[in-house]
Amino acid sequence: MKKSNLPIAVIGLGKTGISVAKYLFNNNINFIIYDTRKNPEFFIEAKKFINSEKIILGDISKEIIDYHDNFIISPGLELDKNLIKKIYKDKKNLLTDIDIFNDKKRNNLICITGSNGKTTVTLLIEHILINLGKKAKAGGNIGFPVLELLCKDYEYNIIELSSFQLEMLEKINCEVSLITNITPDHLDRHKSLDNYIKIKHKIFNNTKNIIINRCDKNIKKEKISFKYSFGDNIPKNKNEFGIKKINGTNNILFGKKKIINENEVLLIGNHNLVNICSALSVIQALGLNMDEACKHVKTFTCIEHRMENFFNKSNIRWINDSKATNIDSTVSALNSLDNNIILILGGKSKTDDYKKLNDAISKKVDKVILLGESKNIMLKQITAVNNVAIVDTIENAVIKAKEFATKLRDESKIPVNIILSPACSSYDMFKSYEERGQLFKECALNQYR
Ligand code: UMA
Ligand code: ADP
Repeated sequence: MKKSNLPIAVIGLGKTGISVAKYLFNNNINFIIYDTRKNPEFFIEAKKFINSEKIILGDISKEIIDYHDNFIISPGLELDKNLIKKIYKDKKNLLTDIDIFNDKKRNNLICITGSNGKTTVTLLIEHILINLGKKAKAGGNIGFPVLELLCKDYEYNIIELSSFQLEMLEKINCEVSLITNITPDHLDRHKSLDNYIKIKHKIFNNTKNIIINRCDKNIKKEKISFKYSFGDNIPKNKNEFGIKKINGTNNILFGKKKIINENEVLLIGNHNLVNICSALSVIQALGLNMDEACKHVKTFTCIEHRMENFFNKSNIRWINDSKATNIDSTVSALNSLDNNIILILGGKSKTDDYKKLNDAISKKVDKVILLGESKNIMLKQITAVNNVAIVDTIENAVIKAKEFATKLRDESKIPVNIILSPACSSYDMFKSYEERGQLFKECALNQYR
């Protein structure tokens, strides 16, 4: 942070903004909060410890630059490019909560990013470490801002970083870091896939032990000096984690050694075996006991809103995968289920190309139900099934899905999966993917009351 007598500008009053404000308040540092919204999420909370005249709401103008030397910006807010240019031109300091965290003294830091699987891998590492008897805590993009990790002296801090958080960051000093995978996401903000890939790779600047996904073509392996790798193929070297089919079932291997069979874990799908490989690479890089760690992998259950099988009745299985907010996550969800799928798709678009869904849909899906802002473009592009229904609400999607599923089950005499896996974000109709998933579950359960 730049030395200055001027108050710090905290831009954004969401989870990040309020955590920054609390941190500055607790350290007796003077600050002013800005938020473009009329009624930001934590307005009432913030007023408990700072005067309301220090919370400025509405458009953020270039004039504010003269009143501050340091600007701490929240990840979700895409600031006006002219404002950012002027901040740099005036040699002011633009930083994030992650920069403040990075400058503080703390124990082992493990950083995770990627297009899909970040939260699963982050929470799995936390689960393994806690069960190994370590004081470990996960934070960051999973919803627990990093500055709150500083409140306790954790032995291991595991942080999930989004591309929005990495965009502003120069480097982060950590013990271990990894990128789960890179497929197009958030290109509405990052503009090109190349730029998105570049932003994701920033996680490796200043890491002691880099772990890579050796099967991902978007990870720049040739340019990275890595210690361990993981992937969905058979390991060739002793520092590799991977997957091999033996007698008809998938197994996780570390080098040549078979360490876990797919039937021993509670997570569904091949993509989750790859997630386990990446979490175990971290355990190995930290020099911890692999046999013990494998035992704890087996007790890790699914996370809410991610392939969450929340209800089964009369051969109809309901799955909430509301966190599938891009095409690739929906494809991996479909690939991890048997045939006879009723798929609920749609929400706020982050792309205009949904044709990539057709391949997975044609193999597994019987009927598609579309909702949200993306429904019309999806209707044109999803050509793999004849039977597509359009609905306006989640409630109606659920009613339609049950109707389709009942008919399909009675005709086919085999179990049917109803899955909400939207391939889109939720902001067209909901506050968050959590709210969307929650409502989906309530509506589904109401069908049986
Ligand atoms: N906003 C305004 N004006 C402002 C400030 C924010 O309109 O002045 C809007 C943003 O455009 C956004 C919303 O308010 O739509 C929230 O933005 P924020 O930066 O205040 O968000 P926080 O509440 O601080 O939450 C952020 C992450 N959210 C985003 O990056 C959008 C949370 O990740 C994260 O858990 C939290 O910090 C703690 O680190 C959520 C997320 O959706 C889960 N992340 C995206 C993803 O996973 O794909 C990147
Ligand atoms: P993130 O935090 O990166 O959004 P999550 O662990 O929350 O990732 O999972 C989000 C969605 O992506 C889930 O719906 C899940 O089905 C899918 N997913 C999880 N891991 C992977 C992976 N390794 N590859 C592809 N899709 C995945």
